Amino acid sequence: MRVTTENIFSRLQEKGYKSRIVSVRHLGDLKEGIERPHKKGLLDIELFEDYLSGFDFSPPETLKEAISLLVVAIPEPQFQINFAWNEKVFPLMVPPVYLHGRKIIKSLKNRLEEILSRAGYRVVGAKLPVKFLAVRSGLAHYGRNNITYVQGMGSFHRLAAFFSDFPCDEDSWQEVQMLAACEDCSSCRLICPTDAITSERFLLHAERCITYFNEKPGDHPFPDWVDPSWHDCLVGCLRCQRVCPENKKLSQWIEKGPAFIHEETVSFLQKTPMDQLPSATVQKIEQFDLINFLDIFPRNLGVFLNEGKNSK
Ligand code: B12
Ligand code: SF4
Ligand code: SF4
Repeated sequence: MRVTTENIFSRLQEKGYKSRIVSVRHLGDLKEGIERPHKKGLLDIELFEDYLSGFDFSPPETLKEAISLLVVAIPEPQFQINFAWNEKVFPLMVPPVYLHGRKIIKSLKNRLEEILSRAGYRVVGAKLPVKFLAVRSGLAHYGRNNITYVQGMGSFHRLAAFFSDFPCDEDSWQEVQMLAACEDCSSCRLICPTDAITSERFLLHAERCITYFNEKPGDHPFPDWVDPSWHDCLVGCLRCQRVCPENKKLSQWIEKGPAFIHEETVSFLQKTPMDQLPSATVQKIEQFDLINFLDIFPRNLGVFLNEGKNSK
């Protein structure tokens, strides 16, 4: 059975996803795009080691014959998780891309396999800088906040990339593009509490982004210079996305997450291990894919409970 690029795009579009395909010959450009700021000393060394050193800019062992790269944007909402504590309820936000990650990527991969395998092609997940790839493929534009924007999805989307042996007959590789709306706007820069977005350079000062600190393992305390009132999410930070006019239609797209009762909040603060939590709590954690957050709950929750403030 014959499969065309158009078939792939339209089958993904049925699920609300947008995609592009480029040739693997651009892998060198992708590598160069990430190494250039690193070589110029613009990327924090620890951040580079934590997040960027694991990128792999060659086709995987299991698909050495890969000739194309597929990049896909999947719309995702914000979630609200309620924590009851001392007769108060703290509604805390979780930005897009933090929940259900494995499930979403697995289902996307299954769909791609279903589309491509009938014609004898394969797909394998890629460990690549997906923002840079999405922009260079023409799928997205950079916002001044350094987050990508896809038409109809704003910045509320997850990006994923795959290698394939499907021939790339519509290589859409292009120069990086910034959103036209950013030309006359600085809202994200002005609202960022840590000055991670500056006017002197486009590249984010990622080592100042609150996300960097609240994603770190729970035994890393927040630096003293981070004012507790700057936190606005259980993990991550939504300030520079919520203020953005390009997200106006999406800013109220908030799905209901779990609600934890006082005793559950106390267990999280006391770092109770998963196997000692009541089954009802375990069920909620598994349902919303929060297992990786148990470690960071005490530090991140502490900020809101101690401040007595909530994030909504
Ligand atoms: C490392 C990382 C982080 C780090 C560093 C962020 C950063 N900006 O690099 C930290 C922990 C801070 C972080 C934070 C967040 N992250 Co993050 N992160 C990543 C990760 C793993 C790699 C990103 C990367 O490649 N950085 C390296 C830098 C060098 O690349 P770059 O930012 O694209 O830089 C290019 C541009 O600046 C461009 N450029 C330079 N000058 C100029 C000038 C102009 C005019 C233009 C147009 C471009 C341009 O060239 C640079 C490359 O040379 C990706 C996952 C992945 N596998 O790619 C997720 C990812 C980028 N993160 C994501 C998200 C959602 C976030 C947060 C929004 C989380 C939150 N708070 O809710 C924040 C956003 C912070 C922000 N304002 O950027 C999503 C982004 C989805 C989207 N819509 O963009 C990703 C893709 C994860 C995913 N699978 O969906 N993240
Ligand atoms: S807030 Fe303004 S400057 Fe920032 S990304 Fe959105 S449109 Fe661009
Ligand atoms: S996510 Fe928050 S801290 Fe990071 S750049 Fe945006 S506003 Fe600043």
